[in-house]
Amino acid sequence: MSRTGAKILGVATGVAVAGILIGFYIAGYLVGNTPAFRPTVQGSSASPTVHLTIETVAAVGPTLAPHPDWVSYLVRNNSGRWERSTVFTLPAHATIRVTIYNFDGASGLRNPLFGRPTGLVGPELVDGKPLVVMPPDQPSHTFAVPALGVLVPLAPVADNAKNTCGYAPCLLSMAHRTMTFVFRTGKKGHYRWQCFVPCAAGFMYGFGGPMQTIGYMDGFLNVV
Ligand SMILES: [Cu+2]
Repeated sequence: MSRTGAKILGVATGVAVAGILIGFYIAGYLVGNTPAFRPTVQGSSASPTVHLTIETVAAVGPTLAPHPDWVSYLVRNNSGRWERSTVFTLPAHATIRVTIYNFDGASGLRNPLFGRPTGLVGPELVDGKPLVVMPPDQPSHTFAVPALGVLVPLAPVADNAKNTCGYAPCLLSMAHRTMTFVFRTGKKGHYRWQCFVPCAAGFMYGFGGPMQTIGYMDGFLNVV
């Protein structure tokens, strides 16, 4: 083979390998790289209801994830254990009753608009009290599904709280805040959900690492 031929082959191989790697990256982003969690569905097929119980933690810990110090969402699986999955398979046109236990402190919002819960059936309750708007320096995280118009700010654990949770899984006997809310899934689709608080400590502007990795501060709703 001529030297020019060898060079072309080398470049073509490099481009092919880069293309394959980019393909895996995009597939991981679109599909998600944590196993999908399918909660138990209650009620009739005409009006299904799902209870989703979630916790947010300042550090996911060494037993649950490859990045133990990353901030994360976890979901309580059907056998009651905390699982690191942020991809939830939910029925279409269903009522989703969500409880989020937040064990993390305040981070604060770039956009104060995200302090106002939207897109819900009824109010967001914080520790049992209806929330109108959360001050912008308060939220630890948000649970937001932009395509469904859903946005829920999560109230923080106080800086001086006792018995705070170091890393997940966190127990309900430790300091936490409780958010409850209801939303509707609408029609079938693949909906992104994410946090909008720049909560990724140690990353540029707080938006790297766990904020841009499915399985930590981002996920999908597979509405089927
Ligand atoms: Cu967050």
